[in-house]
Amino acid sequence: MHWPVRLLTAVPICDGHDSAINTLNIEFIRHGLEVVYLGFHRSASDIARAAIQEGVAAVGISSYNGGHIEFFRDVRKDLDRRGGAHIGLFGGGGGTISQADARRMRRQGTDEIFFAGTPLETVAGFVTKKYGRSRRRPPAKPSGRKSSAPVVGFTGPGGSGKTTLIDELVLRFLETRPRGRIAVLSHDPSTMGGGALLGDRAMMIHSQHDRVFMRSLATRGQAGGLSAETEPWLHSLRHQEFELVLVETVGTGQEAMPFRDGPFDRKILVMPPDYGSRLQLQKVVMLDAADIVVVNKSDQPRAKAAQTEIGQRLSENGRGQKLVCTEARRHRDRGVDELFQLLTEAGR
Ligand code: B12
Repeated sequence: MHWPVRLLTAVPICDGHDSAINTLNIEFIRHGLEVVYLGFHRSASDIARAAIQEGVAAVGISSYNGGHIEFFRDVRKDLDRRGGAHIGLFGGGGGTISQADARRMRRQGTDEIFFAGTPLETVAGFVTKKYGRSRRRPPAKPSGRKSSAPVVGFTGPGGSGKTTLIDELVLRFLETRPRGRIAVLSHDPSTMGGGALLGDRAMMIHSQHDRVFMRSLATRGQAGGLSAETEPWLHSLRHQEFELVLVETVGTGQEAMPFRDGPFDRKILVMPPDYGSRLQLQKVVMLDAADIVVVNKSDQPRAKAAQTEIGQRLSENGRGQKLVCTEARRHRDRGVDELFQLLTEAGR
């Protein structure tokens, strides 16, 4: 099996200049790299924690708003402190990082800084050469006592809001369980060249927390919404002390049944209200297989009709499947509270 080089990229705290890193991410993917993108306005500890959890070879930071000498130093220190001394660190920031700054940053443990005018090809070439050898494999299968953590699978079309919904569920977990740990396995598609943009972390605010373990997996050519690495990861997570494991598939189509195999205790289909006509619902296979169907974005005009139509479809199944309406992007949404309750009841 081919193991692509994995990188983590981010923009520092109090910095919203994400245009350069978005361009670089695309260039890295074009070169067959898997890029976990953490987003902008991220703290040094969020970056180091994510890099360790994701098993990346290096961290790339794009910094424009100043404070780069301290920020890169803090990321390096936090990586070392968390057991990531082997993880490389590099970055850039146009004209805001001077040559003198860059020399100081190298002395403090940054491998390389790229300046304005550097061809993208040069940056991608450096990364492939410098970090190409440190490819990491999936977890060894641990033996020992299996935890009883319920595994909940989330699937649904791209854009239905699965990632935001999961992040909100994580927030509720953190608020109601003062010590427990939760795990999230997130999937994104690989491109034909083998690269992948693993971008779910950029949408997840609450999940960047020491009590949350998150791993982003690329499908690496496997159809159906999951990855060949999903099963070993689930096995490994079930032998660790987690209270809940949430799995998000890639955006799926009508025929997808991603949770047929594997230890899924609950299967959730997340639908947007704008799926088209009622007829379309007859074709969505997961409407038969799901334990809970969530109509997210329930503030949209078609949400009421969607709730009625999907409700009828589920009652025809006669399996007691639950229907929950959510607006995950809204703070303290009642529907998300209801879903969280259903999921945590299931684990008891
Ligand atoms: C575009 C831009 C914006 C856009 C940002 C859009 C976005 N979503 O990114 C907008 C208009 C929103 C904006 C806003 C602001 N901006 Co502005 N912005 C710029 C500008 C013009 C270009 C930056 C850019 O994207 N360049 C394109 C990239 C691809 O080119 P590059 O920088 O040369 O990058 C190369 C290398 O540096 C390297 N590289 C860069 N990053 C990385 C990362 C990695 C991992 C690697 C390997 C390499 C690498 O590779 C690239 C390839 O050649 C710069 C000025 C400048 N010319 O740099 C100011 C600039 C960065 N902004 C500045 C400021 C002050 C602001 C504001 C605070 C303005 C205000 N008062 O509101 C806000 C802050 C916004 C925020 N929330 O942080 C200042 C920062 C000053 C400082 N640090 O001392 C600058 C320098 C302008 C100036 N001269 O004053 N800005």
